Amino acid sequence: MTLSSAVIGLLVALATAQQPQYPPAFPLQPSLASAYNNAPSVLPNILDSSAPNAQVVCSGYKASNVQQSSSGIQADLTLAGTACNVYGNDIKDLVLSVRYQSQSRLAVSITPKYLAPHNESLYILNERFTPLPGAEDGCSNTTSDLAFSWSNNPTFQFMVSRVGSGETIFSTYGKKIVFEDQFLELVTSMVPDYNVYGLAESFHSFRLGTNYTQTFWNAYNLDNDQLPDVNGHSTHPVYLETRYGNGSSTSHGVYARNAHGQEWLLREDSITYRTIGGSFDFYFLSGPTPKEVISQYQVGIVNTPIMQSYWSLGFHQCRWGYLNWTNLRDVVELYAEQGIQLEGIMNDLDYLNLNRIFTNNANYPVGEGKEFLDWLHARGQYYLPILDPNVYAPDPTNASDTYAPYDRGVELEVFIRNGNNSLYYGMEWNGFSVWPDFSVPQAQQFWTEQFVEYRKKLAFDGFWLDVSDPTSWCTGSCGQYQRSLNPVHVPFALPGDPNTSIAVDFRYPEMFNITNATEAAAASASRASQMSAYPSMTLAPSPVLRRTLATPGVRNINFPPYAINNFLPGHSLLKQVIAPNATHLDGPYNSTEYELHNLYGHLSGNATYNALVEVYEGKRPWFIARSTFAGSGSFAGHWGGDTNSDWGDMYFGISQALQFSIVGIPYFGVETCGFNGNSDMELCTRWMQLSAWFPMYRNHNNRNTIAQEAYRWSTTAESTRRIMNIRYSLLPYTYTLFHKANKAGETVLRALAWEFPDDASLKAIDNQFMSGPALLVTPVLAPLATTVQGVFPGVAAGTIWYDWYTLQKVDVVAGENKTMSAPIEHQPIAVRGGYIIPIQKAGNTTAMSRKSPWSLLIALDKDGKASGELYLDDGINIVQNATKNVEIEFSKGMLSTKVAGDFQDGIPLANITIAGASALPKDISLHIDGAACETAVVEVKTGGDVTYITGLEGVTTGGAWQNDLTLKLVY
Ligand code: MIG
Repeated sequence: MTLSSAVIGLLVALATAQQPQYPPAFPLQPSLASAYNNAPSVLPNILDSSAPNAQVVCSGYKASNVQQSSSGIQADLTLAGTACNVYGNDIKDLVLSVRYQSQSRLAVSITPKYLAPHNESLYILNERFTPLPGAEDGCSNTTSDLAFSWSNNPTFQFMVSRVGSGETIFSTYGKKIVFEDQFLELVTSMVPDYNVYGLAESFHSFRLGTNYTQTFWNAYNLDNDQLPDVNGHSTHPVYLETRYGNGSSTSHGVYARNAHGQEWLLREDSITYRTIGGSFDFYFLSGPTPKEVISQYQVGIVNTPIMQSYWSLGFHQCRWGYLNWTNLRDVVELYAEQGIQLEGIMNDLDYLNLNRIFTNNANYPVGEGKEFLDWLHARGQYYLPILDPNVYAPDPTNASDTYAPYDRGVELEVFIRNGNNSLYYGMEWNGFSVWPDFSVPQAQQFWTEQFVEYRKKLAFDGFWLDVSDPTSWCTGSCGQYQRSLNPVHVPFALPGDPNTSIAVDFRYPEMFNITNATEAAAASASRASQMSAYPSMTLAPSPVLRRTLATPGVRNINFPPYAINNFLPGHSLLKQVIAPNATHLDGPYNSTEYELHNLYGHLSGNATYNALVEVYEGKRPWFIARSTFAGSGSFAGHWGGDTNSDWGDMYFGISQALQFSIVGIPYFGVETCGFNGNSDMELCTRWMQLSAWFPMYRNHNNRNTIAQEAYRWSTTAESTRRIMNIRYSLLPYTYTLFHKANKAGETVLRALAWEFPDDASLKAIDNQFMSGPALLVTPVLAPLATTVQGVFPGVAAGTIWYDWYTLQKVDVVAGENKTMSAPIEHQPIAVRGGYIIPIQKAGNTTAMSRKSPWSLLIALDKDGKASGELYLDDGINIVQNATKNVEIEFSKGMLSTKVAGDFQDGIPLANITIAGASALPKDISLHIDGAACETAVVEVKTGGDVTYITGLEGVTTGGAWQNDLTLKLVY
């Protein structure tokens, strides 16, 4: 890689050339600015040690009127003393409801006893938005794995424990229940050094630890999206807990069905759960293995992950800064020339006219786009543009500033409003904007119409839905009285904006100054001169942290009395999002954004999915969403955010992927090679290797950074060819994992701790992971490394691991942290003995790969056995006419397959490779559907404890999975 001033000059020139000419940034609307600055003084927050402690000042509740039946318990809860009104108004009368919903699931809810119909939505999360699990037939306290107990002494407290062992999994004993209109608190005591996972989305180690706060208020941190330990773009209030003892473990799950702003305080011996609204609505899952907890959550509560199309598992290239169709075509061609697989080419905002959705600008004319897409589709590749949810609001004083989606949305009454019924005008990339209110059905109609219309112009193949947090870059309905300034530029510089401190990003990964000393020096000099010419220009200054206590009888939604630890300055709920007082159209409730904020990404994602299903007439859409909620996995994938091009961000992607495995969004990936800042050869090489295991595999970066396609550095290209050939050859295996996720809530990427749940030494491992049950990946996560260390679980109990590349047994003893050779092009991968992996040699696209002859990799366990499975369908349609399931077994020298279902691919089985088989068979006998086959064309060889059987394609011409087959090795 060379970085010359010529390249920098070119980047600056490009950034200048493509910049649309917006009017200058505008000042904050005066009335809102003052509302903001007059915000109450100092909000109590976890950082404020003098804030009143609700456990001390509040009264708790007493249970009465307890009605017990076999299906559950109902009781009244009444405030046990005076109202504390600490961060809201105490609710005096509550109802406790305990339901045994299935053998493994117990539901416990506490809700207000009296709810006026119009304010129900403040406390009850409508099941139109996210599933509300009900009881299965015949469930009772006698069939449940879990027991509920409670006491009134000194105030109401409850406990959930396992029937049989009596293990307590959740207990508020010794703590009070606090239930106010804007503050709920409950504390569960925890075992020492507990192991809790989940609570997505965070940028944190996989095992969350005992000194961690997870805040949920979906938001986008433009300056540094990947700040560790703060609220992210998604809200998934569910955790998995694993407890180890005596060489075994038990796991359980806790889901709190509440979408309000909230935080989870993981502390040494307790977890404190706080929300600023809604009710307590807990679901306890008995596991007892991590896999069972995950499946119980997905199958029983939020729905299993959507089945992906086969092609979604290919590799996709993106960049903010692809200038025109020719630019895209060049990238596609360069991938082909370099022999690197590419399935989808993506577009960022660059194609849109003034960033208005469903439009094309002059650099991306629709006519030329059609030619490009015909060309692309003929090659079996796909086009995946960005989409934002906000709709440009034209300048009402300018008759020529028209925008049909706005007019249509106004006509159908779909946009979010202010309390006085005027439209809420926030701000996004295109200027003052309005937002469809996806909580009402007419928004779906509006949205679908836009997709259908736009598809007539351009044959897009899916969308990635950005900024659906939803972000808005001004405070409140700032466009209300100044829409005539539209199209305004957001009041801060965007990456790549000319003549700003971020016109060009000169940052490089750690160690770049060692590997590329001259370039690093030039970059840091250029950075200094850009900074001095254009002092930094970022988001508007923020108010100071202020404190107030609740005003009795008043519900303050813009500045709730308790401030959750939102990372935004002043912990403000107003900043960079649609303000909490924006009003939805869901009459009779007219919910405010305060209640629905964390659902916007979920509801807009669902509407986008539905629109795509309509457009593609029943084909599985390609769709990923920026912001998600519990259950979004049943229609969306997700990307991990604006990673920085550094090694730490690459590492945290693994934990993030595992979190999203728990919550049912397996189609997850991160911005490979890094989004913010420049990548370099080494980081990009290692990151392409790592992300090759992430189901959503894309390379994407910011428009003020250097290009980082996998072919930019020859070493990266070579390494990527190797790892991508592995990824593509494993497509049948990965696709089968997706099927099992969709059917049964299984996972694709897995923690070692889930596959080997009894080994406590694995509880915190997040630098290695597994893909399905059979593959262990040890990625290189540090610069300048030529070796990497990793563990091999199960060895003490006899698990055999084989090196993927040599198929030799990994020479490792139990508990060893083994050092492996990992030169730059190489990533250590191991295959677990006991598994059979169906393989098809990689083609240039997923469709080509599906045409390659089949192979089986059989990795024998210590008893010479192995098994595997395969799921096949057309890879395209939501409803399948024919599918196929294949069970594959190997035992006592005999391979047998059992097929079920009618799907036929007609592709023969060519090779079988058996790792761990030392002797050379004298002969083989092959039977298909019981009939003996001539095997003269089949060749059998051994070498180094591996048996290679080739030439089977001459015998299995009808297709590998046409019929049951047995193949016996005669020794
Ligand atoms: O930063 O559309 O996460 O992938 O390139 C501005 C521009 C908004 C955020 C997304 C990123 C995308 C970018 N967007």
